[in-house]
Amino acid sequence: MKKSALQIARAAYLPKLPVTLTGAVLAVEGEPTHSVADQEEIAKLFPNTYGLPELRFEKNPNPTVGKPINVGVILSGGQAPGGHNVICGLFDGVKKINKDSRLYGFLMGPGGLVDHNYKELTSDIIDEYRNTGGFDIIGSGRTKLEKKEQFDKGLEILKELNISALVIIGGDDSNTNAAVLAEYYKSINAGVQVIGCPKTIDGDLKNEVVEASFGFDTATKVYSELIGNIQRDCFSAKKYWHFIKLMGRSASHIALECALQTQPNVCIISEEIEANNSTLEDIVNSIALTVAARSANGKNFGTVLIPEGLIEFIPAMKNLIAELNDLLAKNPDVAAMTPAEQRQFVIDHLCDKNAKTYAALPEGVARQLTLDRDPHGNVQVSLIETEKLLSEMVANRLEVLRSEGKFNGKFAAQHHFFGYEGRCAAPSNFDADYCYALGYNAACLIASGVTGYMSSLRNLTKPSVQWLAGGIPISMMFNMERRHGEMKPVIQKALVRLDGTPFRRFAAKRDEWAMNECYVFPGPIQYFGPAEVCDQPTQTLKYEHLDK
Ligand code: FBP
Repeated sequence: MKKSALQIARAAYLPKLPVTLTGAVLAVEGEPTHSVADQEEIAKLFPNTYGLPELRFEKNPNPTVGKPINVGVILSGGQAPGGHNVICGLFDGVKKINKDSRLYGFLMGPGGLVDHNYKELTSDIIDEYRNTGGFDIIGSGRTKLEKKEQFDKGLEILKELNISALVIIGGDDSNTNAAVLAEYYKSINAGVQVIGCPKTIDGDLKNEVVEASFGFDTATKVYSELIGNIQRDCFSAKKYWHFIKLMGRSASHIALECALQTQPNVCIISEEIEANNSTLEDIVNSIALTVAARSANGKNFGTVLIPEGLIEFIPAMKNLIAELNDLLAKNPDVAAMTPAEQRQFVIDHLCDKNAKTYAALPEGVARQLTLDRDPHGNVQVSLIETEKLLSEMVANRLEVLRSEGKFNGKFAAQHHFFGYEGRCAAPSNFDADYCYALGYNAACLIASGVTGYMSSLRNLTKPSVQWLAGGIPISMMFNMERRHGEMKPVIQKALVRLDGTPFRRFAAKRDEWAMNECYVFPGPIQYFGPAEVCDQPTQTLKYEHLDK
């Protein structure tokens, strides 16, 4: 494959490991842990891996040479910048334990383990992928590893390849499943350790003990560059309102981080909408009032950031979607009706409140809600073009304001959705270092003989050489939640905290940003140059550290 000049130069970048990981390490045990909630139930479900101590790595003054080990690795879920570096760090780490150790990658996600699709990752393959974006070294997938049959099938190939440790690189669900797999293999004495690594651009796998998931840093920097460029265009032409939807299936961390980096005129935070019990009309009205107020100052332009998961956080929409899911599951023939018949059928059969919400939606969106279902029969919320929905409703609202003499300007909208643009970008220096260290640290956890742990690095606002390395028992992040009608132990998803410093900083500034052009133009990620340009962590991480 032809390489760009940047790729060639970037391949030579040497990620900076925390000092403790640069030589042989010693695992120091902390106090026994307990889960964040539902301790008794979770202890019962994880008799072999519950209550383990946190581990901290220190330099080992008496190093010994380890035996060769065979390790497997899986990439799970959506792409996130730096995944390749986790694998490179893991490779270098297992080779450091013993040069005859081997690393096998299971192909296209957890399904590769179950279906026995794998390839050995040798040094010539690994060297091609250092500091690159993407997950293409072995591919990724969304198969969920959760059934005993899958675990047993996976064990067949692990035994065949003499693999004694498996590293699962994934988000909250994949790490939950990693802990369940660790417990199962321990309970049957399978002789396979399972270690997790925190991945997701969404930034919602974090808690008291995990400071950040990898990929969030790079992805938000890419989106912020694009938003900055749009803001400059918008400020130059002064004729458009730009409605920009940002990925992040559920939590609004990406939108909030991009707002902190670029200072747009409006940014919606789903968690606040839910907390205030706001309706779609409330959101539309508030944007329309900002548009009208700016227009009164002669500014018929601006930017609005919208988190991808917004719809499901609006209480009225949540209720509507739940009733629609049931209604359409019970009436499959609705699919064959004409659009007009469908609309009438739905309005006639929903409860009054939901029928009113449905009837108020622009026709295209109402139709999307009726038609696009996933294999489980649920609305595919991520397909709803919220940016168009909002701008269309804002335009309608502005006409009402015009008729009341409260708006006398122009309103023309442009729409954007940024998501895939950022997921496979070449990792920033932060993500390149963080990911490499996560992988290398996972190898140290394997050498320490533990299972059911997540690779952990803390102190992330400091230069990477000062990061603290260790391991966190995954079961300590668990609570019980209802999933598909059953109570299950899962890692709590981290939503934006309205009492946290990142949100409070944003909330304190947004009125000023709404009326003025406080736009910041972050520009493209820089890989070479001064540390204040190249090595800055996210605003979210910096502000969260102020809360500690
Ligand atoms: P993960 O949680 O697996 O990291 O994926 C997150 C994400 O990028 C979301 O932001 C987005 O909604 C979703 O994946 C898109 O999924 P897909 O790649 O299957 O279209």
